[in-house]
Amino acid sequence: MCSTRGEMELLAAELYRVQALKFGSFTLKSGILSPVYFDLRVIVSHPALLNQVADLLYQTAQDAGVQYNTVCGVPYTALPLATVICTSHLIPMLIRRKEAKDYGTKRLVEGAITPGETCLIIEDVVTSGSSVLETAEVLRREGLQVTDAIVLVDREQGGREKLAQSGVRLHSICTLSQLMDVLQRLGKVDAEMVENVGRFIAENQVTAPVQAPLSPALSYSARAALRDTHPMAKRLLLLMEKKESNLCVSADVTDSAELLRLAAELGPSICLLKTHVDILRDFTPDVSSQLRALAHQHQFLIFEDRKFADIGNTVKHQYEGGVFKIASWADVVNVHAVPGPGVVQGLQAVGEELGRGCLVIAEMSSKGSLATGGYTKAAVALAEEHPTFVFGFISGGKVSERPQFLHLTPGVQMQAGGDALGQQYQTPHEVIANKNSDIIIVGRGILSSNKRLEAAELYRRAGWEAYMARIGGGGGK
Ligand code: 5BU
Repeated sequence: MCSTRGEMELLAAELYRVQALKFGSFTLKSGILSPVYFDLRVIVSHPALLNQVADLLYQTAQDAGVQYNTVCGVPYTALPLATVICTSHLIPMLIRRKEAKDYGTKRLVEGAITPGETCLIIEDVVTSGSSVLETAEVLRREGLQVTDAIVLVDREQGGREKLAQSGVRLHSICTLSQLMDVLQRLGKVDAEMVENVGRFIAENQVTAPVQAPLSPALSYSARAALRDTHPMAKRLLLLMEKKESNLCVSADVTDSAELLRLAAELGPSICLLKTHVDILRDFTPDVSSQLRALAHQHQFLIFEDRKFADIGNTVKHQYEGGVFKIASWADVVNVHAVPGPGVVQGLQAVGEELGRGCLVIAEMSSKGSLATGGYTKAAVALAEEHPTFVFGFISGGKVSERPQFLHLTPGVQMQAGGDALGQQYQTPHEVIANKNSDIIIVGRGILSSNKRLEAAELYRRAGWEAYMARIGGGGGK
């Protein structure tokens, strides 16, 4: 908060002079029309004002008695503010990346992180609180505590309350109404404008949950076209769109001839064939060559559900060598997050140059699974840190808002329920339309039918219709 009236007037006058706040009719990020607009990016051109705002932010944290070890600005406008605070007061700073870079360390947060320490967030303007919350979530995933955020202007549209719900206290130098009062006193705005803004604040309170999907439901092909979509995800998304299929068949058979028959028969209906090659009693390298030929002929990808879970050096051998030589024929493999980054890096050392892709197991369909809560979050972070190899997740529904990532869900049957050994089933509609996953993985729902092709088509249509319902399109094929 500004400690004196004079300080507040000086700040308001300067913000007005450099056009960091403007009056008129502006469309905000949320789509609503606002009579006032803040553009704090301009303050980098006004170093005295930059210093003044940074100093006020620091003082606000001091006055509120906030305890913290590091400071992070919400990208990008608050970055110079955080920098000035940190250099002036010798506080270590952290920088949050908006996207993990695709070379070098691939970190989402730069700077020295000590899990358990508290990081203070700095922001220029808060409306709904969603930008602060996004940054808080990224920092929390790194093991940091986020308890407080300091902001120059609180637009008083409900952001403070939303942040409080997520455990972040918001402290502001000033509110929009305070700023309007001062500007009126200074003769910069008239009473009508003050009233207009007051009405706008009252009528535009944030009511939607902050964690509502950040992006509208994008189509598979739109996601394939995104700049950072992994080539394997691109291939899969495009052939899903082309074949109108988000069905992965889990070919859990023990006889190689039967596996090949299944691939030939169901190939046209599926986008992905999932194998457990170690359950085949008669595997030979010829089986994998024939499988690849069928994949090429019917345009599906092959996913070996190997669930690697050892140290990097061991999984490298398991992936590349042994009897199965998985890397030589499987487009996609999956990995448990439990060993930490080394397991992904070991696989990546083999798979990346072959153009393969990997899925991180963020959740499991089995009853009593331990892959929940903090574990799932850590699995998501692991994927985000390896975007040149990992292109998605095995999970019960969407676990990441990054549209470049694909979500594949096992444990799917037409009727919800389970088996005698802890498997739990959800329906295609639940998985794709309600939980926003992308691909249904179906094993016994199809394999136990004596008309497997008909059963597969039933699942293909159900999965596709659920996808259409999600993106707001028409019916299926
Ligand atoms: P089902 O017959 O549809 O229950 O087969 C499911 C398949 O998916 C089976 O091959 C499992 O090994 C695989 N699976 C799973 O069911 N749940 C999981 O969490 C993971 C894989 Br990971």
